[in-house]
Amino acid sequence: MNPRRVLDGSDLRRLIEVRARALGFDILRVARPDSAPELPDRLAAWLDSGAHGEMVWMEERAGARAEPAGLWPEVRSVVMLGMSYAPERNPLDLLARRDRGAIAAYAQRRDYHEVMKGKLKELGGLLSAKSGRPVKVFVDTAPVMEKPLAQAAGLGWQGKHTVLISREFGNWLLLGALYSAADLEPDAPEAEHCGTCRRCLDICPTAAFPAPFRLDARRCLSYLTIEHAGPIPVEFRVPMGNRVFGCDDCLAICPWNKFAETSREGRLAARNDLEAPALHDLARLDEAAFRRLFANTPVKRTGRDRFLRNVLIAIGNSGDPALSDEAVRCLDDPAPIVRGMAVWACGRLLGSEACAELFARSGTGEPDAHVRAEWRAALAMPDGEIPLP
Ligand code: B12
Ligand code: SF4
Ligand code: SF4
Repeated sequence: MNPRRVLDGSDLRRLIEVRARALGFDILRVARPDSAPELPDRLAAWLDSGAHGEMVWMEERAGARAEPAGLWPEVRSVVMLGMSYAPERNPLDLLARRDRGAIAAYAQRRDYHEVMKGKLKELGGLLSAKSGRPVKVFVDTAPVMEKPLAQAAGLGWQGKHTVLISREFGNWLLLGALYSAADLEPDAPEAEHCGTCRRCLDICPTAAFPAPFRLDARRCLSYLTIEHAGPIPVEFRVPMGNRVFGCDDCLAICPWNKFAETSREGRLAARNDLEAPALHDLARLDEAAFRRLFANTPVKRTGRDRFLRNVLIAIGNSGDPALSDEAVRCLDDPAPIVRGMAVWACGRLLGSEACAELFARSGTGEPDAHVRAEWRAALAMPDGEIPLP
């Protein structure tokens, strides 16, 4: 092929489809940038309801997020790509193993941003060279609404849990996008195929769906364990069970996963040591050990202290007195968020009498207001009874 020949339409489309497969993508579809006109209103309604919680970055550049042309006026085609990460075992099985931490399937492997970015850049480079038109590459890095655009491109549909489901890969697909200033042949949008099913809505441990197709992130364990910075509100701690990073319940229950195939992309293979890590080991991670264990995975983004917060809640939910030693050790952790959840875990595993002794040893000089409040709750004390240091 003459490298300087400019391609368009279906030729261009065929060329990038072949290269996308060779790069490890499982599926590619194309949408026109104006093919989801309902998005600005839907995004605005979601943001107005406050469902995004502390994710204020969702508010910033909302106009660019809601419409591809709002982000890049030159865009003529939106290329949506998916990479399968279907887990080999059902993630729901791990929830009964209370001495283990459950890490969401997407996070038990290399960070997909890192895996996809280079591949998308390569594909974008080819598309730009062969079309003679500029291309922009996004992997969850710019204000792009990937799920509805993927539906408009026919890659799948947004299920009642709001995640994109493909007929071939179930809901275990990670998404990436290319915006191109060239006219590529678009695909037909996919219709919704949930029918009367509502399994994902019913399984959610925190009732995070105010209605089908709508998620209140403030109640979602994925948000609470990953994005939320402070102490986890008390009402969600017991429902968290042993989930220490993300949540897969609504995805794992979806019947469309029977068609899912494991990833062809070797760099996205799940790590055995992150499949069911012992809470005992996770509770001992200091900063350096945390960074070593989770290097290149999505987990590293929460940082050690927030992750330990989640681990201590899982320990409190374990019902295993043998794990109380780990919680007791964390009462003296330098991070207040870790100390606070250690107090909660001790209260759950040891009861208020034992906590009174621990308080005398570790709690009396507590400088942090949140941790003092945790002590008051664990000791069943009325407000104000713990003196300020
Ligand atoms: C913010 C965010 C989150 C937030 C909020 C999730 C959410 N549902 O919005 C939190 C932290 C909770 C989260 C969790 C997860 N996330 Co996330 N997340 C994102 C992110 C960055 C933006 C999503 C977004 O735009 N939300 C805004 C809302 C308004 O959009 P929406 O969900 O599409 O909302 C639609 C409905 O509300 C609907 N709607 C509203 N009213 C009505 C009325 C009717 C009648 C109908 C039919 C529809 C409807 O229209 C809206 C627009 O389509 C995307 C990456 C990206 N840039 O797109 C990843 C992304 C969605 N996340 C992803 C993943 C993997 C997850 C988790 C599975 C991780 C985990 N295991 O813990 C969970 C899944 C939880 C769930 N059930 O959604 C993947 C999903 C891949 C896929 N196949 O869809 C994405 C696409 C990242 C990626 N590049 O692959 N995530
Ligand atoms: S990820 Fe978990 S907590 Fe969030 S909506 Fe799905 S089932 Fe509910
Ligand atoms: S579990 Fe049922 S309702 Fe939920 S997304 Fe899957 S098919 Fe749709």
